[in-house]
Amino acid sequence: PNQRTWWKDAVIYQIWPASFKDSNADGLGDIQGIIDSLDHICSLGVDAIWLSPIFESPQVDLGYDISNYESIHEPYGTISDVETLIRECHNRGLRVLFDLVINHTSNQHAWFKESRSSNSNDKRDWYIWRPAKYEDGQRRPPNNWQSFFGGSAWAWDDTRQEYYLHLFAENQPDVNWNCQELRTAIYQSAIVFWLDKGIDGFRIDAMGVWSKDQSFPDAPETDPSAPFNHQPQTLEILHEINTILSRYGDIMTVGEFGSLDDTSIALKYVGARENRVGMGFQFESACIGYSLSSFDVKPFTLVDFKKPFAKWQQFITGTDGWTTMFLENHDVARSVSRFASDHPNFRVAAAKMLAMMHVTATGTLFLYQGQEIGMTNIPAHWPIEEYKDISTQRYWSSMTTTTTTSGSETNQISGRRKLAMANILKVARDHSRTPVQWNNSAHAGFTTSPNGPWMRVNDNYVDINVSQQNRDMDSVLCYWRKLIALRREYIDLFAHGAFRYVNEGNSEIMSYVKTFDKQSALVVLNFTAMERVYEVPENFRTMHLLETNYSDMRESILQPFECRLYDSIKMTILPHEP
Ligand code: TEU
Repeated sequence: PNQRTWWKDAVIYQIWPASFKDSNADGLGDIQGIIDSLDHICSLGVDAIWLSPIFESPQVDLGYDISNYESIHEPYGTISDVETLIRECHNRGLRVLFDLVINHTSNQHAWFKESRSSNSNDKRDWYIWRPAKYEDGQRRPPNNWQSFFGGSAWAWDDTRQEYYLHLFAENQPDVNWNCQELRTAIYQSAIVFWLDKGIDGFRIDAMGVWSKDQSFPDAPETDPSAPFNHQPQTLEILHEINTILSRYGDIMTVGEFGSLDDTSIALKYVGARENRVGMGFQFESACIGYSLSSFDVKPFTLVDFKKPFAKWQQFITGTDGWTTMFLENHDVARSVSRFASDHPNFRVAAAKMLAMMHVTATGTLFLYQGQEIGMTNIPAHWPIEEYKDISTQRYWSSMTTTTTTSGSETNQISGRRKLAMANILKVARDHSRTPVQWNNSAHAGFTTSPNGPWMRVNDNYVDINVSQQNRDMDSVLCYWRKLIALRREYIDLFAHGAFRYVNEGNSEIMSYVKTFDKQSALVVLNFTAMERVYEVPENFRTMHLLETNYSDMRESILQPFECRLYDSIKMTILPHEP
């Protein structure tokens, strides 16, 4: 039964700490910078913040490689800074969610250092160690599993004379969930330690891949992650975690499903009866045309996009599950560039159109830092050196390094470089990691460090920044504020309402009806840079009576990227700026 709880009605703001706000001029965002910006965050009308990892880490995967769950990455600040942040948020009615990264630790974690030190230490089984296979005298990894960052998922260790598993970077050894001592230790360090400090929930990292088929079989070519994707043991681990969480009241959890397109599997996690996680991030919409563990991007049409979107909007109808709405996070590109247009002529309208889609969508709404001002992808002229993400770097080198260069090889290499950069420009994780653009001063006011920011600021910060948009009532920022307030006013209709397309086959316009009890609303989104004639559905034509500026009630014109919301309650057309 879909009982009401705070996190179903919530709008949650994700912060990528490294790029949010630098308060001590070292070029890196920090906790104090977040505290200094809480007024901005609260001005959006959001209910909670989710921080990507802030814990001690060598930063190989920019914080998703944790070397101590109970201490803070030194440049970000101290535990007492974090306690101040939690207190300041709670004083403002903001809840605080942390990132729970327990599929792996950093290879610099004390646990791994001990585990790899010998075959007889207490932590020897806290990670996944397997003997090599030997084929015609050659040492080989135990099986064909591939890392999500490319290459074998096994790394050889000379001391142990064994391989260890790392589904991500070699610096991120997977923990062994079959080891009870490991479970106890990681629950205490990563979960209890922070719940005791008053946080309100977790985003659960790489939740789908925690449990591995213990026979470690080769993966089928057709499904490389099959032996470790959504294995049954993961549900048992989540059940244990929930027993801990239930001691602290209504703690929110959102699991990262990774590659999951099967709603029946999703229900095993998010069904209220199952009670494993409150909700999940599935990536069929955000990652349409590619997958998070690859860069080969296929083109898609609006009709392609509409399919998974509806599937996960309708997921809660008739089930005891819950769903999420997001198109941006730290792993995917900027939505205005990827799904609409970041061309200067259309960017504002396009960002507003996407905002309308977000706030009228069913499920818990997630907003990523910078999305509220319509930040865009990295421009095409940046050299590859500006891209800092390990998965981008690994992809680039896999496409551009070669042993020999004969004539045809050289052509091949230049072709592969072009293809690699074309894909990187579309979907690299770096697009969402450029520093937040606060104003039009140097480095967009993100940092005053004489050496500049850790990662280059998008060149368009002079035109796209918080300060300018605070002064412009027609800005993307002001529109998001208005729409989030509107969502709150109609929270049942938008967050809990049933979703139904109008004319799903239309490849220029996305329109849908949301209904909840007697309330209904029609949302119309022009996804193109052209004027479009839109046929108003029968039962919404009456609203045109209230609109004097349309001659024919049956049809109306949509400007490029115009969005429109017909509200059957007040029989008005809610404000829409073309
Ligand atoms: O990403 C998880 C991830 O990329 C995999 O779950 C993958 O999406 C899927 O299982 C296979 O397609 C999380 C973080 O969001 C990311 O930033 C980290 O790099 C990664 O885990 C490792 O912590």
